[in-house]
Amino acid sequence: MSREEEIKRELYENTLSGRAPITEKLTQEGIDLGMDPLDILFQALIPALQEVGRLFEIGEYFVPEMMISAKAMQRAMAILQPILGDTGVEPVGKVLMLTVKGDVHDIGKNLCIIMLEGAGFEVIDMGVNVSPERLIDAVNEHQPQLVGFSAFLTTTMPFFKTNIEALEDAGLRDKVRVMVGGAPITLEYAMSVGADGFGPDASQSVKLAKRLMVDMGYEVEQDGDGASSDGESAMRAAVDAVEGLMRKAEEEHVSG
Ligand code: B12
Repeated sequence: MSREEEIKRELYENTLSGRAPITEKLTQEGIDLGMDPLDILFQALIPALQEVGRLFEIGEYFVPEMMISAKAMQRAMAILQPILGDTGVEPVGKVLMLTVKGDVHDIGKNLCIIMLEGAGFEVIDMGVNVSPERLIDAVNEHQPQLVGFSAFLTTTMPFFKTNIEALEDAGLRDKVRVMVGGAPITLEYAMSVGADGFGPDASQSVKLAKRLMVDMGYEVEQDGDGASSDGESAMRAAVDAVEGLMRKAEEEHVSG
């Protein structure tokens, strides 16, 4: 068996068992050997997540196993994404993404980032638990056209409004468009806090970001479903696989 075939097999097994550092190392080795990133995704990572889903359905895997497998896949995708997303053209626009203060849920945000980068946006990821003060510093520093806020708790959703007010107080509100999302968020809620748009999933976050750029007067190609290259379609498939698993996890999650 060639080293390339071994890498695919080991990637499959280590994604299945959720060993993130090993999947990261194997993915890098594969890229260094000149393997096609699409083969790594479609012949190792995505089949592994599909198997995770099957094991969950038959009761052999539980939410923690699904989470660590999804994380392992995300680590591999972090290596593949710049290669798949490298279209060699100027970024479509700059987006600053964060999870609001008090909230550590980042899987949904990270999926949006993967899709936004795949669609040609430059994304600054501020991570989780980001205070309004840090937001203002980052907007001043990076001068993005768009800011995206993610919240997954009913107790942290109000930080959308706090962040928007902080932008107003800093005189930055008319310099950026604000998009929001997260499991408990609805379009009505987004509008009530003064956001410019709401995205229910990662694909929609791309459409929304492009629409907001157009609203601001930028020329952005609006290509329907957002998939315009092999790389973009591959990332969409990978994001779909992670989203599928997470939806199963949602049904099982125990609060408190
Ligand atoms: C995984 C998970 C966790 C993980 C988070 C791991 C991580 N690194 O993210 C851990 C275990 C840490 C966790 C902790 C907690 N959790 Co939790 N968690 C979840 C769970 C099961 C899945 C969330 C997720 O990642 N979904 C996967 C993604 C893909 O979901 P998605 O919504 O489809 O994401 C898309 C959109 O939302 C959109 N989107 C997201 N962000 C953005 C941003 C923009 C700009 C746009 C346009 C779009 C967009 O695009 C995403 C991609 O397609 C949810 C269940 C649920 N219904 O969401 C509970 C859930 C969110 N958690 C909950 C709770 C209660 C907690 C804890 C308080 C539990 C506890 N007592 O400790 C803590 C809080 C920690 C904190 N301070 O944040 C509750 C919240 C209830 C509520 N009403 O507030 C939920 C709803 C579970 C439940 N039914 O009780 N959690």
